[in-house]
Amino acid sequence: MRTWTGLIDSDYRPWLPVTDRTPVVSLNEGGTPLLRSAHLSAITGCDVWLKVEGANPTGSFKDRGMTVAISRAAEAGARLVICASTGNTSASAAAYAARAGLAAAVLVPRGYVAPGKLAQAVRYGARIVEIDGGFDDCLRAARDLAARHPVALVNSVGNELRLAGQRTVAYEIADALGRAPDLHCLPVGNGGNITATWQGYQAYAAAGRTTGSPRMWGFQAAGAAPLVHGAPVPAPETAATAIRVGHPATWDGALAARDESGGIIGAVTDEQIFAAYHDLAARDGVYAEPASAAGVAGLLDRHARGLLEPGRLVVVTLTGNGLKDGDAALRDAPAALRSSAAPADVARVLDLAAVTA
Ligand code: AN7
Repeated sequence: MRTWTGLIDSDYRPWLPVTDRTPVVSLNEGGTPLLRSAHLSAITGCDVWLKVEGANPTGSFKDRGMTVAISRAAEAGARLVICASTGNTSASAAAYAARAGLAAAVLVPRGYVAPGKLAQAVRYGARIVEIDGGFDDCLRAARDLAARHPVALVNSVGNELRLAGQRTVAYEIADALGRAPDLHCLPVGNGGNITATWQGYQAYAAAGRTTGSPRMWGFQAAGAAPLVHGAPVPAPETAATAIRVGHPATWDGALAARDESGGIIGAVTDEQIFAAYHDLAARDGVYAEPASAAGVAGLLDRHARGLLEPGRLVVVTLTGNGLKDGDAALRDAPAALRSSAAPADVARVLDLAAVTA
């Protein structure tokens, strides 16, 4: 068996904007698990599969685009890469920059980044600048800096290379299933991922690798749902901090993905997101970060409202790893799951006699 060596050195290389002169900066990203969810399939009457992007090297889908963006930045002779981020992009940029021997600076909203993501950026050696404001303010500052200084911006808005890399998720899904799914659900924040995933399906269909493309169902958090309202949200709020975005940079791309695919972009409440987050781990054994569960929350919401036809082949992207946000996991941990006891008392506290009777 050939071992997986990352996206640029995989069969997907012809689909990526690299040449023989591009130095490959990789952490063996991509090739992530596609797992069937018995639980979600049973509830919905569909065949539901989970694309587990938290299995990427820095724990999110961002690595797919970052291997391309940083490889090309290295080829172009960049010395410093910069990005704005709700956390995952900063972790990924910092890691790939470290591997390429480049300096990295990341701009993040103060107080709204999951601790694990900050820890990653610190350990990968990036300069971290916490901004008083939201992601949208960070992105504006990063774009300003990149316009005035010779630094490589690795946000997807300033960098088409990122989206080209992120398209590979669709190629992997179509290759694994032997066809494109009928429906693809995913969380939406800044809009890059729904755009890239849709473009990936379209590129595969245009090349004759698949015969159709899925409808794209994207979901934003209700308190940060500008694409649903059709207008920017000045003060976005959601506990799913990864998608706390009020003015998505890839606005047109996200709406094009929705409209060209015959899909929707809907809103789900934090309550729905956290319920799906809990069930994914407790029922499917897949620990994804809260924002990642928005696609599942949206699928279940549409099913409950009679808007999901049974029998469909459905893929849901789980965009990031639950380990990034241990605080979120413990904040509302069900009390019944946690107790303290003296060693001699454990059998009684667990009520083992009754449980195993
Ligand atoms: C787990 O890291 O934008 O709609 O700066 O981390 O492409 O923005 C993260 C986004 C979904 C939304 N799920 O994707 C960043 C950043 C997770 C994320 C999204 C993000 P986009």
